[in-house]
Amino acid sequence: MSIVRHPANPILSAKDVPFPANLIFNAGVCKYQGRYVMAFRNDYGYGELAPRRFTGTNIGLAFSDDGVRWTPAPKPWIEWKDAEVSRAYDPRITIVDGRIVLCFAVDTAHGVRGGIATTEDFERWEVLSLSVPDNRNMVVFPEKIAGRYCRLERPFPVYSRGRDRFDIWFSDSPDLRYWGNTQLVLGVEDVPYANDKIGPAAPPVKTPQGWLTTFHAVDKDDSRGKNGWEDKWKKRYHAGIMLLDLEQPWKVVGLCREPLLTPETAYEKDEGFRTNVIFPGGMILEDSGEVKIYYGAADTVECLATAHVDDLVALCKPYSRA
Ligand code: BMA
Repeated sequence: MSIVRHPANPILSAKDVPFPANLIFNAGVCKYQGRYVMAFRNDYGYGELAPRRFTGTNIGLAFSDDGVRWTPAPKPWIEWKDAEVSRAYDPRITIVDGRIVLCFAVDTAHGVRGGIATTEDFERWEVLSLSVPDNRNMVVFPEKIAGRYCRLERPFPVYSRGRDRFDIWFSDSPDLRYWGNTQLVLGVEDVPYANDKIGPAAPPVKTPQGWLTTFHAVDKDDSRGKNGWEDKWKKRYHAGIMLLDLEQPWKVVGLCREPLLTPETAYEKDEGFRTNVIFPGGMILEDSGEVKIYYGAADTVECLATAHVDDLVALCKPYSRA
């Protein structure tokens, strides 16, 4: 396979973070003003006694000159907790026309909402929009297309589909606040190795052949049983990759029929809170053609894999939804 896990993996974990932390994972990454910036999820306060729970989740920041060695900021960045909201998590970052746009999932008393926020300095942040529940895994494209901001998202229609059968959707917006023109991009049934759900992963990167973008794809096997720290965990999260049309980005033009990454190392498959999880949230295309893909492993640590952009594009065989 043309993708390689970085020998320094995991590149960030709880032991590196100078504030209370148990699980450091599902990060968004961007290149901004000459350095790499990562916003990571931190679940902390894991209780010693049953019922063992985490007391909180926050989003922390880390900075890097090479995208491999990271220095976390001394304090958490975002911890959103009020009467309605219990937490914001799984951040993604896109630089759109020089502006920092952050997406995150927001757990509320009335469902999970997809949040879009902006910051000018990675300190103060302002929420621009919150979707209706249930929706998450939002990612914004790095440029406007036909004058409109674009996003991928993953609603989870539990009532109408009866169980996990969740798909990837597209919407656009004139201003990052009002979203519409919603269209189906890829159904879970389109991904041969998924039998449960799929969702957007890192923000897409532009190539001459199309928008290259990762997604996560889940297969469920009831025989999996005890796994990680939990009594039952039957799912396995793979990374997938596809190409979207440059002008009509709700159209899939290429799809890799096999996973890009499947849990296989100890830190993805055996160790951690939820074993068998690869959850990409960051993708950087370097001038050299190297692509850095950042992913949470086993809901416990943050990892990096690299590939050449031409190899990733070549994996995406011509595709159109029937
Ligand atoms: C999803 C999200 C992610 C998590 C994944 C695997 O539903 O909650 O945050 O990484 O499950 O546990």
